[in-house]
Amino acid sequence: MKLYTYDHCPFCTRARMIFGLKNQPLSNQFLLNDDEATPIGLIGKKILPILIKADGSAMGESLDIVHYVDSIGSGTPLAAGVRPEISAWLARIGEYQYRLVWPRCIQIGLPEFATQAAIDYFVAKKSAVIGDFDHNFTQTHTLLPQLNADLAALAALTASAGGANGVIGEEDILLFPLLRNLSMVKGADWPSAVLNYMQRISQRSGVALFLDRAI
Ligand SMILES: N[C@@H](CCC(=O)N[C@@H](CS)C(=O)NCC(=O)O)C(=O)O
Repeated sequence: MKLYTYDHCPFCTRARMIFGLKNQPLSNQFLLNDDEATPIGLIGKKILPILIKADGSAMGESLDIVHYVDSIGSGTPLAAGVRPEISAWLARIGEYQYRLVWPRCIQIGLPEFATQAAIDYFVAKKSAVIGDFDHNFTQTHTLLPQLNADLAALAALTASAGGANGVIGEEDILLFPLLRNLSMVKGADWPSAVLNYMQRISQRSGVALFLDRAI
């Protein structure tokens, strides 16, 4: 099967994870961020991830892709359910994480931003949501105390999760992609339990972290 993704896209990471977790062979293709024709041609809108199934049909929506691959693969199915504390944590992070991630993801050599036109397309679109990219980047210090407090609060929730007890579940499909993206942020203070969690899931899913390129 073939998957179209962007490397910075947390929804695309969900879809990539399930292939690794289920040991399903995958041809992953990163698209340039300003390539509108490919996704529109496949599902009628400019949004990734998109899976091309073995029968040639196209499927959008990350969680549909996750559940589809989970259902056809062998091995233990994903554990169902998300703890309310994790949902609350994801909602809290969701209020500000794009202001940290978007100004960085265009600077660290990701394949969807291989051309200036692709970067310009993204910046124009996302500035409408977070404001000026340079301003957000230079204001990182104003968000780090909040981020570091939130990461500290996550430590107790991840210590025994995400494969530590052998079980990987839907919760990890939601949580890991956001933590992976936050690994772009230099100055983030990673509690060891959270870092171990990220490394466990990264290894099991085959999706690398960005810690080595944090800016
Ligand atoms: N509900 C969709 C959301 C996917 C989504 O928002 N993808 C973003 C990238 S993170 C996208 O392709 N946006 C269009 C764009 O950036 O131009 C899913 O879960 O697959």
